[in-house]
Amino acid sequence: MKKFPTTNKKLAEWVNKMAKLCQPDDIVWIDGTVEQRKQLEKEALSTGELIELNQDKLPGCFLHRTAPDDVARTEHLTFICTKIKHDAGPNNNWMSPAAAYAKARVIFKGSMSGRTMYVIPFSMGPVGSSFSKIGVELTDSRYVVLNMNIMTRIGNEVLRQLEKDDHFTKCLHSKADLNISRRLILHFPEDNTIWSVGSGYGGNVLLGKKCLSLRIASFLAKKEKWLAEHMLIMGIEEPNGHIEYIAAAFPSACGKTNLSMLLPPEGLRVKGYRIWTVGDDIAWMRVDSDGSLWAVNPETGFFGVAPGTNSSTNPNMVETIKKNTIYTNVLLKKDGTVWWEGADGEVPNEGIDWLGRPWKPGLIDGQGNIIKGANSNSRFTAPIVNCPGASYRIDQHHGVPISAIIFGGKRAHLAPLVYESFNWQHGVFVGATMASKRTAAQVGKLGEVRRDPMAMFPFCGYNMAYYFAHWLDMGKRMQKAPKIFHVNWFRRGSDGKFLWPGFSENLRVLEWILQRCSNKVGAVETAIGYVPYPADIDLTGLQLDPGILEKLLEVRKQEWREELKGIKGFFKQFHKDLPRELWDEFELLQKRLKEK
Ligand code: GTP
Ligand code: SPV
Ligand code: MN
Repeated sequence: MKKFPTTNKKLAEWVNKMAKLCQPDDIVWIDGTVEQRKQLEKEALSTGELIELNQDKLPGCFLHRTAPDDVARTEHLTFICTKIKHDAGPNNNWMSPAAAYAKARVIFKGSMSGRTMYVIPFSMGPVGSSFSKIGVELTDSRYVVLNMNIMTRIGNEVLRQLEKDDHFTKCLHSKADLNISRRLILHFPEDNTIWSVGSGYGGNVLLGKKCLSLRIASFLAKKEKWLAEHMLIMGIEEPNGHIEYIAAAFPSACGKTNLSMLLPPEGLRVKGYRIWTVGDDIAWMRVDSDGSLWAVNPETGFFGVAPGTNSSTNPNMVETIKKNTIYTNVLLKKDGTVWWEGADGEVPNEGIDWLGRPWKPGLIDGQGNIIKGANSNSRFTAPIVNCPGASYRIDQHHGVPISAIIFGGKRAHLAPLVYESFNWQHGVFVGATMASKRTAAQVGKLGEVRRDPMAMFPFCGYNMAYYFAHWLDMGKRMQKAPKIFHVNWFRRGSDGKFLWPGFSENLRVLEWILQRCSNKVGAVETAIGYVPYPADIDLTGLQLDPGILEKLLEVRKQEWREELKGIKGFFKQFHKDLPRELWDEFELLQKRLKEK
């Protein structure tokens, strides 16, 4: 047996045990060096795992295609495995740890034979920060190694850290035969362990991301009194040079990445605003000694949605993905560059689609639907440092102080453009009653409105009733708690079109939010919260009919009374576990909606 490059006995024993189960031909420890990465890229090109893109136009960029039925997170195959079923709650699929290990062991057995097992030591958060958590992922996928290299801090510096601190999340992944009927994403929070088998798709296999940084971390965060959230973090530099930081939770494919790196619209840029991106997907937040909430982004890369990304929606991202980027399931153009629906430039007149088939515009499938060149959930993996607006505080162990927390989703009706909660407890209610249209980021029926509290429904690693209680408790632990807001960029008019232009124009709403945080503007008190006076939203340079803004800000009581039914049904599934405070807020809202 080869000597392992670690003195950590627990780690060495575990790697040996897993290797015995999976039977790889070889074990390779990932050291984080450029030489090793280059070697893996070379191998991945020779096996077809990666396709080289035009290195003049896209240096360091590659294309990867997943299996056709492996293009999004599979929530129905994702389980929380706690000893007691109740601890996983009605929000999770559950299996007992014994049953789950037994079921997965059969699939893992010998799954790496003929392959190499890579050992990836990784740190979520700056190495050595008290915010950070260490994981070690074992995988038989070079694609996973190369993506983890972008998304997390990996290699020897983490191994050294593991010699000082024995705590790490044990992450085991094997592609096995990529068969959806033999696919399982299992979380064992009580064992600090993740087992994922039968998939090669991002959220299922980059185990530092949703599996560790949200499902396992949310469980740890409850125990250790902090928050692990599905949130972007961004800094808004005000005209006077001061930077305020906000964190925002929108469900998958609902606009976190786009908001986190927006460029101010012309009309506001003249005021001197600048945006600094700290993170686009995950925030870990702690109460610091100053009594306020501080956040770090545990990741170092973006795993972003490709369709719709272009120079007008997200110019910073267009810059970010020009080098050292791995594209997944996009269209390959003849010149060795890539394309997706809603990309810059002309629609190419030919290419190879995400399934590897010849493609041209206007192709129709058997059901009469247009065949897309890129999968709707096609993505790119790119380093944050590539982003022109990357915050200089990304690597700071302390993180950034958060002034406002924003919840939001895709709602065609109901939710106004923006409103502010009355206080922390009401803000928790606002987050807990969030709902959004289902998107392509997870397998399932698109477009259906589903409840997604705090954008964490698919990611909360324990009973969500206890999670709500934890949020309420966190509010009590802060002397300077952030204010909580709700936004909706996706309200539609009677013609079915979006009322709000969105994207960079969203800064106009953030400006109002910051003004509310510093008590600079008043607001209209409505049944659901504080709504802006239309005159307080700066529309300079934007052609928006004042009538439209009024529509965007309208609170339609009848629609909200209908909404109460959905909220009640959702809350009821938590039975007596649902914190009393949330029922109190429900009754208060009901009462306010009855008035006038
Ligand atoms: P995950 O990575 O899945 O967590 O998604 P995300 O929340 O980061 O979503 P992202 O920013 O990638 O946006 C998803 C989709 O929403 C893209 O197709 C965007 O073009 C679209 N989108 C984002 N912001 C806006 C907006 O302000 N208005 C409108 N109309 N669409 C938007
Ligand atoms: C999401 O679905 O919320 C994502 C992409 O950010 S994944 O990593 O697949 O979860
Ligand atoms: Mn996400």
